[in-house]
Amino acid sequence: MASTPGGSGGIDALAVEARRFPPPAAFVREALVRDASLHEEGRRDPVAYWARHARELLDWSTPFTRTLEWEAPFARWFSDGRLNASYNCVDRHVLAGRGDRVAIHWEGEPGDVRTVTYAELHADVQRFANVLLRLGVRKGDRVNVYLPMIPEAVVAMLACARIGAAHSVVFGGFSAQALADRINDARAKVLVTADGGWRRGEVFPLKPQADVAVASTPTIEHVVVVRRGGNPVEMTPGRDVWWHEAMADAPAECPAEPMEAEHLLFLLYTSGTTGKPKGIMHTTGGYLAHVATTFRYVFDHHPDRDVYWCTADVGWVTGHSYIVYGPLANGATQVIYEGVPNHPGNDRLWSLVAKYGVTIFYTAPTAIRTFMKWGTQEPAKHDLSSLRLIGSVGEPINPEAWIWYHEHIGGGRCPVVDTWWQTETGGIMISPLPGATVTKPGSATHPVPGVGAEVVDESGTPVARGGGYLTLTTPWPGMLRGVWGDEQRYRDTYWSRFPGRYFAGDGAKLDDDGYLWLLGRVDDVMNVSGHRISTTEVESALVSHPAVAEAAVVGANDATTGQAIIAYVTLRGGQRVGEADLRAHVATEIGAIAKPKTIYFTPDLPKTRSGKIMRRLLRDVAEGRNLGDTTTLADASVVDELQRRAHETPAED
Ligand code: 7RM
Repeated sequence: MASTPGGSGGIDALAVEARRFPPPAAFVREALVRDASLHEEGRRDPVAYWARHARELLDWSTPFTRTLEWEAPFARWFSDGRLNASYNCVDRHVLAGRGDRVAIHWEGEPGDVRTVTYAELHADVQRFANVLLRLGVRKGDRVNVYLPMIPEAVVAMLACARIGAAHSVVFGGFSAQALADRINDARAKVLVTADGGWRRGEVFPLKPQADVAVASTPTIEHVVVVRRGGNPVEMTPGRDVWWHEAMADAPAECPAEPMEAEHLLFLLYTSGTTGKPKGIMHTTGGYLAHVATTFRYVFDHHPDRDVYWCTADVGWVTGHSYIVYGPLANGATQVIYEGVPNHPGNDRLWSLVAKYGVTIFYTAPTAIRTFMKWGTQEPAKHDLSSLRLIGSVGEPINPEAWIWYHEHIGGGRCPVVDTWWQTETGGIMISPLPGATVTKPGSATHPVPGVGAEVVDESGTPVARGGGYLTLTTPWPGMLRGVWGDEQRYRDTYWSRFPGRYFAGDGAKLDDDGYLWLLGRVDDVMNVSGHRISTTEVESALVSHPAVAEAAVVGANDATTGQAIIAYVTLRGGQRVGEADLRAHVATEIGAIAKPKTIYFTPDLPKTRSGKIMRRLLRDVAEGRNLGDTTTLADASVVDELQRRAHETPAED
């Protein structure tokens, strides 16, 4: 059902997905939200909806009377209220008598374990807040965090929040240069790091990287070092301190200082595809209200019975919002795992689900497609019957990956929540509510209550159905407050393309039932003979072939059609299929116009370190260009191999 090209210039909507999954009756019986009432409340008055949840789900030392001040594109939420994020995530649970509840079941990659209760978290956060104060950190300062996935990462972030210093977490897999750039942009005073962490059965060094970075960061006065890897490190006297020594000397009590709701909580840098990384700013009250509310409803969280596990790293926004602030504000018990999913075997995650009785599991499509590659025998080795809800975030989830996840991880009984959001949105924006929404595999369904989203065409006019550009129409509490030190970039990037609307940079389509389908970044949209075709739809058509685990599609310059579709395909373990068969399969699934001109088979695809496919690089490869910056790639050798193959002439049918 290809639509006609041209017109108002949206994005053609090609794929049709007929499968429907209503919330299972057993799930609905105990669900927090079972009907449309919450969505209706949000639609009636989004500002009042957020005010109610900010009051009910958070503790304020000074209650707010003003909910929203909106001078587009600048929002202030709850501005005359005061609260402390660390108090809301820790103290109040202890004060309510829940200090013995486990906050974190932590497991290191080698298999060592730590159980951290809310009372212990409370003690550690206070001590580390005192360490920071003693090192000269004050309200309004920035602290950089460069750690493996260990409980100290959570402690460090909450200790910053406690004293009003903004944290800036840099993913532990980033280079010394990337760390130095982010420290310098933020002008951070203190860096918190570790000797090293465990990954793929080995210790990866962090402190030596931090030393290289700090040699070019004049603002850093002290470096705090957690002992984790046991690898040798050099400590610079007067500058560097061991975490355990500083903690042993620190006073046990540090009261949480009330902050203005609009006080800066953290900076988080996004690399984007071009230009220098942007320091995305998030503030205290609105952000916390947004992540606490969405965590509760999207994951249908029941604090006394759920064991939650999000596999993200704290270095990404998913770790900030749905490992640290959302779950802890809700008093959740969660699993944190340090290492890779295939150590010592491809079933490590499933062994952890069974061991800790995980009930809610949240991961990324890239991980799900990797599990598909590894085969169904891996989850089948373990009892996954504790799971009752499974979620996805980070990229469009192809319908076939959704179905695989539903069946082989969710046992056919768990609702799947496909959650769309961004570093910039702070929290989940588009997602099913699992007890109320009929899901369709591959669709993130509808905006969550209190959020407004519309698909618009090139001219900014909302489309009732079909493809276009995803925009957000009303301010929301978790929205970014700006780009650190660059107000113009904030206006230009998000608010200039469609006046009065936040432009997310993603394509989306609305189907006949009003469901939203994310189509990938608009920079990746292909133009083939005047048809605007989304990479996501062609990739999903490829992945719907039983032999295919993963696919990346790009448009490469073509003398005849403007752009030609080039596909890179990874097969499931033990499977084979020919190029001609796959092209025919795409034609049957979504139409002849979307048939790839060329298909390359590859064991891996180039991805960012957070698992998103880097189509820009594949376009460079397909068009024979020299590759630009590959430093944000998870594994740069993948593109070398693809480049080598691009010079061989592929078979065409
Ligand atoms: C949370 C996160 C944001 C970009 C976003 C999209 C893509 C994320 C989904 C998705 C389709 C989803 N933050 N994205 N979730 N696309 N369906 N459920 O990933 O800042 O790192 O990335 O990720 O393109 O704009 S992020």
